[in-house]
Amino acid sequence: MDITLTQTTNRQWVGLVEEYLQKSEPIINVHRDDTRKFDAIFIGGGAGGRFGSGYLRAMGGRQLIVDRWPFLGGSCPHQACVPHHLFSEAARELDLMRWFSGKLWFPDATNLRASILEVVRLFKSGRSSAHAFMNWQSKEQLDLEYILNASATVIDEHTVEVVGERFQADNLVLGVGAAPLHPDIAGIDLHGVYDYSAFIEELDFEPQRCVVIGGSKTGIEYGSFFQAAGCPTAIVTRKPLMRTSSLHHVDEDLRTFVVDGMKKRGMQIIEGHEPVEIKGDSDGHVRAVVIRDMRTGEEQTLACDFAFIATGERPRSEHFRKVLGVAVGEKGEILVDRHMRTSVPHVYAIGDLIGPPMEMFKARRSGVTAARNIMGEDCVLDWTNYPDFLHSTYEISWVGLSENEARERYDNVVIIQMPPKGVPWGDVPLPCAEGTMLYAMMYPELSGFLKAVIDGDSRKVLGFHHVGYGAKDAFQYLDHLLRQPQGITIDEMGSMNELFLNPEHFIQLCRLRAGSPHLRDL
Ligand code: FAD
Ligand code: COM
Repeated sequence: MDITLTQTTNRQWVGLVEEYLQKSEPIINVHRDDTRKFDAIFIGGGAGGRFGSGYLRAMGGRQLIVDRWPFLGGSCPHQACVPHHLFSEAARELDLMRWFSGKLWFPDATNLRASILEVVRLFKSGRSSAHAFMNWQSKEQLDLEYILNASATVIDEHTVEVVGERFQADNLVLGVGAAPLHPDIAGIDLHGVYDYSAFIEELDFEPQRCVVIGGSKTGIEYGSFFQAAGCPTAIVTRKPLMRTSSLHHVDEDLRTFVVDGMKKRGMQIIEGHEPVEIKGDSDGHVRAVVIRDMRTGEEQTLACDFAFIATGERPRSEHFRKVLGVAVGEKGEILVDRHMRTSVPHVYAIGDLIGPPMEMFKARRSGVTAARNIMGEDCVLDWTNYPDFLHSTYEISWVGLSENEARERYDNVVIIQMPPKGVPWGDVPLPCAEGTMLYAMMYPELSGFLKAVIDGDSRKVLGFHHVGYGAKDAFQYLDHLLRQPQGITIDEMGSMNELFLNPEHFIQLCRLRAGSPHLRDL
């Protein structure tokens, strides 16, 4: 279908995306009457390809996106961030219902069982509206050219083939993302074993007992949802939870609050163990996961009917390595410099394809960085420091140094913390704000945690850490303030205007200490 000259509404796009998800015909939006050569062809129209394309077009360049799915936006709206946030919101709601079961206006939740299958189906029935918006915005508002529902085959560094037609460009931008990585163990193909992608596309029964294999963010997030839904869940992880290599700057007190919180909610957390085998019954359905203690070698069997694989992802670099000869790292990531240039001239790579952190900010910003360089700017991206977050039943956000990291680098570290150090969590219903007010009144130990790490000599803040709800947004701006060349001091924090009860209490707590020439913990 060629839609280049057709104005398609969001509503029409919903129907089209759903129709084209079932068939292989391409959706073509290419300005055939434009005689200019493409400045870049973006292979993959996920967050990286779409934002790179948008920026390049805004700068006056000509681009083409090719994506094998019938929509733009990639894995985020289809299988990743958007369902993740739906599941985490469900987990938070369900958690509240369990704690307040039979109290106030809450119904008795003793036997509460939420259907995981129903929430997955809810997501699948709603996700096309996000897809539709991506297609509509990209065409009608951003003036992007694209071919969807068609795989791109690279011929050389200037040529791409799509459904038998060859397109030429000055540059290629590779942004095909990453695929879930599976442990090489027996039973991985049994019915009842799902990764984040198959979980959305293929779940066809109601899980009763779950083993999450892998302690990744997805493992913590989805595992917390399964447990909150009433499906008893164990997480098996080689490294301590939240101490995997993909997470940096995790503060130990914050980690303790989160992991203890997961245990309090009944989750089984088995660290220092690796999976050995997934066992099935005679119908080929999962019945147990066998795991091994990495220290003693001792094995144990965890009964379950649902195994969720959360052992990370691998960049989809193989085709480009073979055809273009781009240099690739040990974990399959395409190696790029800070301009997003690969080892092959005129070929850029972006997003999850270039390895961790596999996060939206990096996908989008690396796409934009490639675009700006292609359009003649000298533009670099450094993602060594960035704000981070994940969900348990809480929203957990952090940026900058953890307390331990700060103590290794600075002599005079000052901590502002809530609940304060040495005070049992249950003794103080703080911090509390959006989403934790009810907990503060009835279960003070559940109302959250916060910490600011400060260099007492320069008075600069080194890190912020928060568990609660509603503060994630602030961390984007706190990250910016921390990364300014001059940083931000406790005094400047104290002179901000808080919107009390602010989800994180950093401003007023900093103000309480800012008057003192010699900073002390709070
Ligand atoms: P993708 O979005 O994966 O896009 C790649 C595109 O390439 C796809 O559209 C695919 O169809 C296309 N493609 C592949 N092969 C071809 C081919 N041969 N020809 C044409 N097209 C092709 N990050 C956050 O910041 N916040 C979150 O809350 C968050 N939640 C997540 C939850 C989960 C469960 C997961 C797995 C990830 C999550 N992420 C989150 C990470 C985030 O989703 C990724 O970092 C981001 O989507 C990567 O964007 P990308 O453009 O690199 O790749
Ligand atoms: C968001 C997808 S779900 S994109 O980053 O706007 O393309």
